[in-house]
Order: sequence, then C-alpha cells, then structure tokens
Amino acid sequence: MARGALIIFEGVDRSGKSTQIKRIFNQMVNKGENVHLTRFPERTSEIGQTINGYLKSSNDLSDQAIHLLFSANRWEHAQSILNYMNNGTSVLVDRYAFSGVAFTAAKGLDLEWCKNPDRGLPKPDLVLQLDVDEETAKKRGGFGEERYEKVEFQRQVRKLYSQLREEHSDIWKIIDASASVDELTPALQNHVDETIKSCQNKDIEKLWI
Ligand code: NYM
Ligand code: MG
Repeated sequence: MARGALIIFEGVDRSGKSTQIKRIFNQMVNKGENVHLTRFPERTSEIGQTINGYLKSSNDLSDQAIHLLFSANRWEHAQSILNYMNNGTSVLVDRYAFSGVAFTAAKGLDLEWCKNPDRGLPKPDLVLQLDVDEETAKKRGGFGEERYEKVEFQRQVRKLYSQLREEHSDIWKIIDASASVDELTPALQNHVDETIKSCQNKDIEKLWI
C-alpha cells in the first residue's frame, strides 16, 4: 500500500496557517481522500495543558523546560502519526519541530541544542511556510493575546525560519501569505497533492539524524 505523506504548515503567529490547513483538510475529506489533521502544541494531553498554561502566562517555566515539553508533546503523538502514514493516510500538521526550534532559538538559545530533543521524529515530506511580515501579522485579529506575540520576537522567529529553510531546501516551500485567503488555498493544495504523489514509494526518514 502507498504510504501517506507528512506535511507541515509553519509560519509566524497570524500567518494564516490554521485557516489554510483546515480548508485544505476539508477539501480533501470532501474528495474522499485519506487524510488526518493535527497540530502542535496539541493542548489536550497533560503536557499540552501545561504548555497551554505557559502560553496564556498562567504558569512560568524556564526556557529549557518549556522547550522540552513542546518536544515531549510531539513525541507523545509520534507513533500515532507514523501509524497513519503507514496505513496510507496523509497527515497535515499545524506546526512541528521547526516551530520548536525557531521559537526557542529566538530567545537566544543555541540552535543545535534546540534540535536535539526532536531528533528522530518522523521527517516531514513537505514544509509549507506561510510567510508574512510581522507588521502584517500584527494587523490580523487576535495578535498579542498569547506569550510570544510581540512584533520584535516574531521578527526573530521569521529570521530563524529562513535559516531552517536553507538547511531544508529539499522539503521546504515558502509561500507569500499576504495574498487573500481564497488565492492561497489552491496554490497550497497543489503542493500538497504533488507531495502525496511523489512520496508514495519513499521510505519514511527520521528528522535531524
Ligand atoms: N510554539 C509552538 C513553540 O514555542 N514551540 C513549539 O514547539 C510549538 C509547536 O506556541 N506562538 C509556539 C508558537 C506559538 C504558540 O501555537 C502556540 P499556535 O499554533 O498559535 O497554537
Ligand atoms: Mg498562535
């Protein structure tokens, strides 16, 4: 059986990732395709609830401790992602280890240190980075509600995404997300469809190993 693809949406806060990934997911479900949608942080597990509290500033943790919890939150779902892929279902994920690295390294922590806990996770077949500048993101609804949603911090995150993009040019596509919601969806859907076809007979690799 052809395996499913692992496709990640990344971008600064308010880049439109969640809107677009839901549209793509719904379109695929309506066409009867095998697809699963998830996101990180996945806030319902115990670890996820601690992360949620941190993001809402109701609890405080050291930069290292919260980084490891974000990673642990991915590891607690890694096997289920692999199971979907091996059973022929493609998995669309709203944020992954690239957010983990970009947001912690933006605080000044070492990039390689940041990668370590996520080494060995299922490697994505495609990363779609929705790119908007910080000022555009700021104008969108809800910006500023959670920790990290500050223009200067997001600028730093965007720089780190550029660095990660260079390291992952084989799987990474950057998309200008200042376009309208309706314009963006078909372009993203094309990338998703192409990747699902092209990875069918490729082995699932491990990230950063
Ligand atoms: N975030 C997300 C991290 O700092 N590290 C991670 O590993 C992940 C997955 O959480 N500002 C940050 C990025 C966001 C915040 O994500 C919440 P979202 O997609 O807004 O729920
Ligand atoms: Mg957010």
